Formats: sequence, C-alpha cells, structure tokens
Amino acid sequence: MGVEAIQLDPPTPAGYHPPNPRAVHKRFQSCPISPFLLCTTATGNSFSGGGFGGSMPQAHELIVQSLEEAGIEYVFGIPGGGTGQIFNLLVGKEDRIKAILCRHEQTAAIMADAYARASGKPAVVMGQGLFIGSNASFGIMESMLSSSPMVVLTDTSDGGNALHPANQSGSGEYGSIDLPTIIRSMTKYTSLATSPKEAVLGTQLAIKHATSGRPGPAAVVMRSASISGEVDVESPPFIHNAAGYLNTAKPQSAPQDIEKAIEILSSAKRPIIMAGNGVHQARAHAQLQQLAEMWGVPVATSYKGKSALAETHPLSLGMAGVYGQEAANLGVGDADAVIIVGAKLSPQDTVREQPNVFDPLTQRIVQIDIDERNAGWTFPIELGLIGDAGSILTQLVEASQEVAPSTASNREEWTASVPGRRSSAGFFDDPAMHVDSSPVTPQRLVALLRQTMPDDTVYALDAGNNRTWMAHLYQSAQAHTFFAPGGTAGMGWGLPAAVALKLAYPDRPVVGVTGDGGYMMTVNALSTAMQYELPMICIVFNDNALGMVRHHQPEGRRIASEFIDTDNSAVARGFGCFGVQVNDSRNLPDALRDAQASGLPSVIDVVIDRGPSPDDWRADLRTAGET
Ligand SMILES: Cc1ncc(C[n+]2csc(CCOP(=O)(O)OP(=O)(O)O)c2C)c(N)n1
Ligand SMILES: [Mg+2]
Repeated sequence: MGVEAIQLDPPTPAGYHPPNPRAVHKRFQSCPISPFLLCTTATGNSFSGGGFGGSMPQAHELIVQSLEEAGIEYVFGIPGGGTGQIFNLLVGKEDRIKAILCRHEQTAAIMADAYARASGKPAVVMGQGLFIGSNASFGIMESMLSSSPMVVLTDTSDGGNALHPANQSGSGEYGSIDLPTIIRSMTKYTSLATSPKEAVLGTQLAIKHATSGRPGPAAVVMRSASISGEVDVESPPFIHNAAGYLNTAKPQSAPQDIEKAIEILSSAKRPIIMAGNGVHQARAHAQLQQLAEMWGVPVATSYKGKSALAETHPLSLGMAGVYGQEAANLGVGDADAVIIVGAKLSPQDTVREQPNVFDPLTQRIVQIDIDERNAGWTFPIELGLIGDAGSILTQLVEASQEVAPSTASNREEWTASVPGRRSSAGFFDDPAMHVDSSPVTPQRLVALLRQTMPDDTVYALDAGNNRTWMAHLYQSAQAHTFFAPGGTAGMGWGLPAAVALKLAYPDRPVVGVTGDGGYMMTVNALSTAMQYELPMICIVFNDNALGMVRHHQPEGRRIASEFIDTDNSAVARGFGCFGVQVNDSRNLPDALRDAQASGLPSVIDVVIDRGPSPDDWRADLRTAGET
C-alpha cells in the first residue's frame, strides 16, 4: 500500500510528464507509525509524528512539497493574505521551483498561461483571494478557453472571522464576496478548503485536474485556518506523493475508429487537415507534419492553431478564418474531406459557418479532440476521434504506412494544386509590405519583422488590429512559434506572455506584439522582465488609438477611441529597459538589431499609419457590435 502501491503507467506519449514518483520516493522511507505515511520530504524534512519537532506537518509545508513532487517549476504571483505563508516556504528551493514576483495578478495569470503553453507543464498563480478573483480572472479565463494547464492557489483572507464582519474576505458568507463561486465559474475544478488536509489534497487534485483530459485552470480556495493548520497525516484520507496521481497515459482511439478515418482519407480526392490549438497543447507538431506529408494533404489552421505546421512548409495553406489566408479558406471550401485536429471551430475560424468554407453536407468531417463535447460541436461530423492529438495522430501515421502511398493517385491532382493555390491568392503578401514610409504601415512593420528576426523567433500576440495584421501577414517559419490569446482575445496578453515565454525559451528570441492600448494595460510586466533578466522584445503598434474600435466608428461619431500622443519606449526606459521609438520603417531593422544586442527587455514603439484597415481584406463583412 501507500508508496509501494503506486503503479507506473507507460510513459505518456505527449503532453505533461510529471517526475517519476519512484525516483522522488527513493528519498522517502515508510513511516514506522503507519504504513501509509511518507516520513521524509523530498527536501529531507519529515512530517510524520516524529518530524517537524514532533508535531504534525502544516498544510503550507505539504502544499509546497506537493508542488515540488508534481514538478511545478514556477509560481507567478503577489504574496497576500494567507498565501504569504506558502510563498515563504519557497525560499531556498529556487533550483526546483521559482517564485516570480509580478506587479499585478493579471500579469501573473497571463504569465502562467503562456509558460504552460510553451512548456506543457502547469504553472501556479498564487495570491490573495479577492485580487485573484478580480485581477487574475483575465488570465484564468483565457487559460480556460485556450485549454492551458494552470493551478490557482488562493485564500479567502477571512482570518478565522468569516461569520462576523471580516476584512477583505472572500469566504462567501454574509458580508463577504463569494470567491469560490467566482473562481468556479472560470475553472475546470475549484475546491474550497476548510481544513488543513483539504488544502493539501485540494492542491494535489488541482494539479491533477489542470493537466488531465482537456487541460485548463484548476483552483484551491483556502479558508485562512486551513493554510497554516496542522495536517493529521495519520488518519485517512492519507497524503501521498502528488506525482503518483498524475501518471495516466494519454487517451488513444480504438483501432476500428482509426481504420474508419483511414478509409475516409484514402477514398477522398481532396482531403485537408484543419489544425488548431490542440496541436500546440498536445505538442503534436511532428506527428501532424508527418501525417500531412504521408498523404500529401494540405494543412490549414485556426487562429490559435497558427504555426501548428510551419507556414513555410509546402503543404501549408496558412490560417483559415475571418482574418486568415484566402488560400486556406478556398482550400477548406474545395475539400471533400476535412480532418480537424484540436480545433473547436469558433465563428472566426469558420468565417461564420459560411458553407463555402466548411460544409458538412458535402464534406466528410473527422474531428480529433481530447474532449468529446468538442467533436461535433459546430458541425455534425462523420467520425469523432476522442483522445490526445499526439497519440491519435501517431495512430493515424502508423495506420497509413501502406495505404497512403497506394492511394496517392486519388489525390494526385489535389496535392499538385497546393503550390498554385499558395501563389494565386496573395499568400502572406500585400503590396504595402514592400513600401517604406513614415509613419510605418502595419504591413511593412510585419514584413520587416519577418525579414529581420530569426526563423526560430517566438511570438506572443495581443488583441486589436495589430494581432490581425500579424496573424494574416506573418508567415511562420517554424512550428509552435505563435502564441495567441484567442480564448477571450483580450488586450494586454502579449507583453506579459512574452516575458513568460522567455523563461521557457531562454536561448531563442521572443517577441510580444501589441497595440498601444494593450501595452498600457499590462506594461507593468516590463518591471518583472527587468528583475528576472528576461530580455524579450515588445513591438508596439502605436496608432495612438484603440485602432480596431476607431476604424469602426463612423466619421463624426468618433469617441473614446483616441489617445494622447505617447512615447511608449520612454515608458520602457523608465523601467530600465532598452526603448526606442521608430517613425520611419527604414529605421526598424536597426532598432530590432539594437534591441537584440542590448541584452535587455526591450520596447520598440512603432508609429503606425492609421489608414490601412484589416476590414479591407477580412474574409467576411463585419457585423454591427463586433469590435
Ligand atoms: C481587455 C479588452 N478590453 C476591450 C477589448 C475590446 N477591443 C478589441 S480591440 C480593441 C482596441 C485595441 O486597441 P490597441 O490595443 O491599441 O490595438 P490596435 O487595434 O490599435 O492595433 C478593443 C478595445 C478587448 N479585446 N480586450
Ligand atoms: Mg492602437
């Protein structure tokens, strides 16, 4: 029982791999008092009846131990309320788990989301209850809608006074805010800990829920008394090594369902793959490329799936959807079979369900998704393959070995049409990309970024016109180089996300692209970037306006959409960053090179020509009320 009873499943083929619990357990001994107890912590502390000076361990000690056991590397947040006690215990553990002090809970949650997307490992957001429920909610919602594993640890700050008038209380009792309800509404799983043991078990289960099935945010809201109280480790439910709860293999599909998908692919004359965010979250890029190449099948992506396959790959048709490539929308529209991989298919991805893009009446649709509810959500499908995108694509690759080459003649014409489709539809091209000017056109900005930055540069996008220009015109040269906040599509994601991406990619250039509106919302992330020496580059599309809003306001009705003149690079220099404002596109390449050479977090504030509008090329007409 206990430690010895933990069975190791075969290694998960993709996704989050917790540390091997047996390896961790080597450092534990069975407890002389109870066979269920682990007497020595990973750091050498013991917490049985004989440890901690003879007393039981406290919840916050076991919480930190659980994070370590689960292989959590980063805690993003601001100490407050009872969480301060948990932060204190991170001292001395920096080689395994690092606390990153953010300047706002919103940026903490964004950073945890972005780090998880890049690393495949859950990150923790930690801070005081009401400020997690209010400020961090932006990032929690995005991670919920973009399936990003996140663990939220927070408290109710009731101070044991929940039933009387209490300061800053989120206990949910009369006179306080109902924090568990707020957080539950935007997470996969939220538990309310009313005892020390519940705080520990809740943390362990939050890690499990965050990473299992379709990943997402999972939270523990801890009553004040539960955080520092003693945990009775001698009676059930027992506290086990958290890693042992995470060893589940990723789900695969039944062989007969794989065969059915292969039959659909092999009989199709014009099959296409539509790849989404699930390819990123499952890290299934190599399998996707392999399947596409075996069958000679073109690949389109959703917005969040951008760079699931490098857009320079000869089979890529780029991003489909409202802001996508015409080649991708026409390609999907001409297909007779569509293999959708990890894409929920929002209206922006389907061009508002226009039948000349996706049409379940004429297309055979196979949808691969980790969540059964997502397969056959937007459209009726012929077959839903439920499981991990990496595992299922691997199954499909294996099942394709003979049949793909032997049926190649079915698709010969279709595969041969891909280069023509790319060149005829203004693929990642626009005349303005080639013309220098002052102020800088958004098109030229994207072109120069693409020309100047190395192919392995990692991008975080934001909201507004700037993100549509980037998504539409920037041709990704490597897989998994674009990170997009397409869950809520909220302004302010790009800069903090870039800071966290630099933690995940210390040796690659990382660029956050944002509008001036979005920049101002989370500019505080620059201070964190300076503190932890994370030299990412932030590009600001400075049109002195909420550009997307302003474009949609008729002449004479422009209101609340224009800023005062601001030099966003001067703000950055105030933080100690490298900062430069660029008015003329001819100066942009040097600015990019100087930023990289500076070795500092950098901001390049590009003064943008307000004229060009994404509405000039978007794939559908904007509807009233849409920003
Ligand atoms: C947090 C947030 N508030 C409001 C919106 C609605 N909205 C969408 S785009 C936009 C304007 C964005 O302005 P800016 O960041 O300067 O980007 P630009 O469009 O000028 O490139 C607004 C207000 C949003 N997406 N996110
Ligand atoms: Mg703007």
